[in-house]
Amino acid sequence: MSVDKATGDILEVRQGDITRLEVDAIVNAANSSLLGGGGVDGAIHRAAGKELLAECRSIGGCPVGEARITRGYHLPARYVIHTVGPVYTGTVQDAALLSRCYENSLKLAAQYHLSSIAFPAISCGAYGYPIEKACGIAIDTCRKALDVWPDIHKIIFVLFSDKDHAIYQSALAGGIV
Ligand code: AR6
Repeated sequence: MSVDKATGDILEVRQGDITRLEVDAIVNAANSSLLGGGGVDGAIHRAAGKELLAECRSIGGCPVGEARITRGYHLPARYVIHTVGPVYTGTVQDAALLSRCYENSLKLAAQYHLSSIAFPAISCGAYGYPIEKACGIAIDTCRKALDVWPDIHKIIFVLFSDKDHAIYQSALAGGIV
């Protein structure tokens, strides 16, 4: 576990499976259909059960950079916030879209009066975003959002691999952000 000094113990980095976390909401790195897929999206749908897919179907999709909320069903998390990251293109739009995913997810969490939220590394798997770049955007956007949404007391970045976990830990410790 790594803790961010600038924001007390609000920002935290952990390694593991996001579907196991007992938080108010976990964030899903979805696609714009919201109908499931591979990676973390597949893991969340498997763990939440078929009721999640039924609720997602009723939403009718989500544009890149935006977020939608559903219940967590069989997950330990009460809610799932589904956001759609950009496919990495190497252009200037990437960073703005990725930042909007974090912003809009936290905005929804605040609107639902949620205080703890866990994020995976959005866009860093199938969508090809380099983790070193994405990590800086994630941490920076969340730090800024905490000023706007003071009721959010815990943001956990959950990384699947050793390598990604180490990158986030060093960034949070003041390394590259
Ligand atoms: N817990 C935490 N992190 C995980 C888990 C898990 N259980 N499983 C994977 N990761 P990806 P994307 C990490 O591909 O790049 C889906 O098919 C993984 O190691 O899940 O935003 C959607 O339906 C990586 O670092 O999401 C979309 O079509 C990170 O989660 C597309 O993939 C994100 O990888 C979205 O691609």
